[in-house]
Amino acid sequence: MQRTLILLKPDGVQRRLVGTIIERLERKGLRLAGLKMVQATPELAARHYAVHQGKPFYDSLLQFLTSGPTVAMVWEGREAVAVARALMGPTDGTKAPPGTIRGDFALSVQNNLIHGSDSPETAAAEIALWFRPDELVEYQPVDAGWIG
Ligand code: D4T
Repeated sequence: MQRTLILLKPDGVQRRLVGTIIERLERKGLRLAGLKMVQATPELAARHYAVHQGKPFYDSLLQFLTSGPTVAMVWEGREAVAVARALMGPTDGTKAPPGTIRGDFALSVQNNLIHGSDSPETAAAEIALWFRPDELVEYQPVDAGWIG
């Protein structure tokens, strides 16, 4: 079963969209395996966005991710990485289609509410960055046979 790291970034928390966004992931059939609220440190933010170091938006991005609490989650399911990214929509809220999370709730590129890992390999590294193994919970959802 594939796992992905999802972050509800500080704008999502401040705008009280946590429940709305979690509902969309749950409704799709993804299974929640871990969840916590984190005040990201500059070190954590820098490691999470290390791939963007040197880009013009890097400093602002780090400031944004450390500006308030983030809800960090691990979701599981068939093709969880691609499924979550499809639910999120493209990075720029103005280009994200209606029906996607960013399409329905974001106008900004930076303040785009949600992060989702972009590959299973990235997901493994990001989950290890944000969660200890004992913070993830294994269980059998009772509706697994219906959802697949
Ligand atoms: P994340 O990584 O947050 O899920 O976003 P995406 O996968 O959709 O987008 P990304 O990696 O290209 O960008 C990471 C993060 O940087 C912000 N950003 C991006 C920004 O502030 N200005 C920009 O020009 C770009 C390209 C938004 C998301």
